Amino acid sequence: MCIVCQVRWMVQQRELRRPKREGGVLRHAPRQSSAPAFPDPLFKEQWYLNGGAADGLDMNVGYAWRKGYTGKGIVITILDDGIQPNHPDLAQNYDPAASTDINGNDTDPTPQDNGDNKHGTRCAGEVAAVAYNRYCGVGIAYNASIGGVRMLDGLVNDAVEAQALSFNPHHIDIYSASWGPEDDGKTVDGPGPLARRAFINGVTNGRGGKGSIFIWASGNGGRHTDSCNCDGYANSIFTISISSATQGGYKPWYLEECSSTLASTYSSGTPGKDKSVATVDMDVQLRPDHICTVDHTGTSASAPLAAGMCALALEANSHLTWRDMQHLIVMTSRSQPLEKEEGWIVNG
Ligand SMILES: [Ca+2]
Ligand SMILES: [Ca+2]
Ligand SMILES: [Ca+2]
Repeated sequence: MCIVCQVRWMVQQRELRRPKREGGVLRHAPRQSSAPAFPDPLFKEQWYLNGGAADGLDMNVGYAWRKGYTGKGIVITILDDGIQPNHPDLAQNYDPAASTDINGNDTDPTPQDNGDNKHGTRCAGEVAAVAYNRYCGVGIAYNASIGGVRMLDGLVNDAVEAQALSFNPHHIDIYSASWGPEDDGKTVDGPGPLARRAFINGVTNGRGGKGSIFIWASGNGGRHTDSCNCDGYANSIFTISISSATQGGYKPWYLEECSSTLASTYSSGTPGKDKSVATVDMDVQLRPDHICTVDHTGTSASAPLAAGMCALALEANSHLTWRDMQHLIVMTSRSQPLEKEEGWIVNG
């Protein structure tokens, strides 16, 4: 019997460069908002939730919270360098069924503790850090289930990406990815054949046929005038590509301009002038003074905020399809707070 005869398709896997999308650093002072006054110690630093952006604006989540939407029953996973399942501000919402470790080939996505793998944990905290406790701040969907797929801390290839994008699609509602091809202004790259199949399978069969929601960081190549249109993940019709705005309401230095960006959320800006994003931090020793950060940056920090807001929308209406979600974002995003920047046009 010939085993090889049963192989219908094969390809040599090659390594892909997929850097995390962190930007620069921060600092500034707190304010007031429509959001509840959470007792969580770092909530005062969550300016993008507490009315602390320019003109007293924020992501406008307070209204959804007050209607009772907190992400309950919605499952989000962070495709990144892992997440810390026992983090005191994540443990209560941690979902093993939304988690796996492709790099380590096991089911525990705990990051390798070499100081370099905080990214996924930070992103997870933005989405679903626990509220009303004494740790850090609050996630936007602070009652959602959160998991992580550890896939960036090792060799990344088409098969690894496809495995991550198609992990448990009947259980997971939203996949948040804050990485992509090199943002160096000279790379044109996108999903390979397997990742492309994973996207199509996700939107076709995920979430019981309503389609997986893929949220993507639009990229940090502003310094190299990189274009997110040259990033096949950001410009995929299957992803929701999210860019950033600064606390002051301007475009940050790392922002990439392109037509595939669907919306922007707040994130870091000019160091010394704009604050960055406050969230949980990875610390294996669990020193209470080291489990949070106010230094999460770049479009990396923007995509998870959008993922959290999509979770609130899905809780309000679980029938929304992956395309409904895109329409909803287009209809409800407002350019007015960012109109200090020139160049806005109404397209077709
Ligand atoms: Ca592991
Ligand atoms: Ca908390
Ligand atoms: Ca880019």
